[in-house]
Amino acid sequence: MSKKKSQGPRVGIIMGSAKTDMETMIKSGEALNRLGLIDGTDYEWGNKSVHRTPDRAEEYARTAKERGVEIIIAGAGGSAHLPGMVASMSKLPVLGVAVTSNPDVLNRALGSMIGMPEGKPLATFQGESGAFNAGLFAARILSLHDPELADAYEVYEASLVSGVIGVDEDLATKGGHVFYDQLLADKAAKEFAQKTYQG
Ligand code: RP5
Repeated sequence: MSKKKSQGPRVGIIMGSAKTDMETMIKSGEALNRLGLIDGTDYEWGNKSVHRTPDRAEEYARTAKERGVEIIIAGAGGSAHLPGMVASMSKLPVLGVAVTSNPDVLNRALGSMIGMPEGKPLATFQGESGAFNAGLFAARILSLHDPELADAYEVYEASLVSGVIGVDEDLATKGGHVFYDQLLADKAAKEFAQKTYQG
């Protein structure tokens, strides 16, 4: 959608271990998709283990800006050094996402991100909703100099309002029990579709 897409990806979404973190980090991509940004064109992905491939993680942090990336979203769980390391090395704004697998892991990951030392800012988000919000936050920053994206964001915000009003009207017209039954049926259909997709 963006006029600037010919410049290459403007958002980089990276993570310490895609095999572990992707279930959370895909939400950042979903948020960007929602605003009309295109996977692989407007934003890119990377698997950068700061523990196992520190040189590759460092190279990404140091070179992303010169390739045209404007914002990095970095997700990690457990011993979550990647977001802080990238925030320390890159000249770009970095949004860290603490990946949730269990409460202990989350707390460790979150602490490592919100506890960054003075002078090294790292915006911090948590879990799947946090990953989605990190995508929105990245779009917010880009929309400062991208009117088309700013418009798309307005449309998204309007959809949040109409969504809440729609549910409110459903509750009033159908009643709570019918609404709840429909909610459960929708959830079951979604889970079935996911299982079918995963084989
Ligand atoms: C972190 O360690 C990664 O971000 C991941 O969340 C966690 C576990 O990684 P793997 O066991 O998948 O290598 O660095």
